[in-house]
Amino acid sequence: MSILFFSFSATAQSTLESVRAKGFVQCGVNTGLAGFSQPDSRGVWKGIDVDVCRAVAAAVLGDANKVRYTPLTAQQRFTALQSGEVDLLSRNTTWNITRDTSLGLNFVGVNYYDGQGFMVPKKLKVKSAKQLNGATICVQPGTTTELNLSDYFRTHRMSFKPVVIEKLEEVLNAYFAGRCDVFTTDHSGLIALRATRAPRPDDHLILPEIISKEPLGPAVRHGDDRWFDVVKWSLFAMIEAEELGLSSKNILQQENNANPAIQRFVGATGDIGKTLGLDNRWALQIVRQVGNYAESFEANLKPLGFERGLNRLWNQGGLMYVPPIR
Ligand SMILES: N[C@@H](CCC(=O)N[C@@H](CS)C(=O)NCC(=O)O)C(=O)O
Repeated sequence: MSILFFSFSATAQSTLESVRAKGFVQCGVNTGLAGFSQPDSRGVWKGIDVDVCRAVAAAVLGDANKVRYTPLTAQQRFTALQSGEVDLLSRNTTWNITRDTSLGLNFVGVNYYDGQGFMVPKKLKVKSAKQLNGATICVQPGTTTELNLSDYFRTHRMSFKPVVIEKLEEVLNAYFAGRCDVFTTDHSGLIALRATRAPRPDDHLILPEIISKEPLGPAVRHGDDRWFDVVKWSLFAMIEAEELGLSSKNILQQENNANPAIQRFVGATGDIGKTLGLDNRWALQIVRQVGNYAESFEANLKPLGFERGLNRLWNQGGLMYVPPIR
C-alpha cells in the first residue's frame, strides 16, 4: 500500500507543472474593487492584486498576460482555492490564523497592510466610531469585517443592527440608499469605493478609528511547497526591486551593475531562478512586465487618493520588508 501511495503522490501534478502545461495562471480575484482588481473599460483587469497574478505568470511563463481571472465574492473565495478552481487567490484577503490553519491556506506574504474602518454619510454628523451606538451597519458576510464589527461593539459596550449582504453591488446600494447608517470594511475598500462608487463621494466621511489589523495578501493551498515558494518570491521580487531601485524603466540595463545583489536579481549571475524551478530571468521578467511594488502602487492606488503609509518600505518608515533574495 505504502508503495502505491508513494508512487501516486510522486506522479500527482504540482500546481507549477499544471500551470506550465495549461499555459496560464488561473487567478482568483475580487468581483471588482478599484485599485485591487477590477476590469477597465476595455475589460483588462487592473490593480495591485492583479499585478501579483501577472507577476506569477511573468515568472513562470515569461508572459504577464497569461492569466485568467475568476471573480470571487468574499464567501466564494476559499472554496474556489481549496477545490483547485483557481491556482492562487489574490483578492484583498486578510491573513489570520483560522484561514492559515483550518481553511488549509498558505499566505505567501502581505501586499497591503490595512485595517478596518467605518464610513458614514456626513449628514449624520457623526465624527467618531464611539458615537455609533444603536446604528444600522452594512457589512459583507464571509469577511473578517463581520467578526471585528461585533468584537468592537462588544468591547465598547455598544449595540448595532447588522445588515448582511453578500454582493458588493447590493451592499453598496443599500448603504448609498440610506438603508444602513454605516458601511464598514477595510480602510482601503472605503477609500476605493467612496472614490469610485459613491453617487457623491463628498457626502461621505471615513471615521478616524481603525479597529483591526488587516494584513492583505495572496494565498495558495496547503501541500504544494514548490508553488508556495514561487508565488511568495514573485511578490517579494516586486518589493525587493523597489528597494534595489529597479523598475520597469531600468531593469534591462542592469547586467553589469556594480551591485552583486542586482546582478543576481536579474539573473546575470547565480542560479536563483533555477532553485525555484524557474528561468534565471524570472525576477527580471516580473519587473520588466509588471513593475516594482511602488510602480504598481502608483498606477493603481495613488489615483484613488491612497497614501503609502504603512505600505512604505521598512527603510522609509513602513512595514514592507522582504527576506533577502540570495
Ligand atoms: N479583508 C477582509 C475583507 C475582504 C472583502 O471581501 N472586502 C469586501 C469589501 S471591500 C470586498 O472586497 N467586496 C468585493 C466583493 O465581494 O467582490 C477579508 O479578507 O475578509
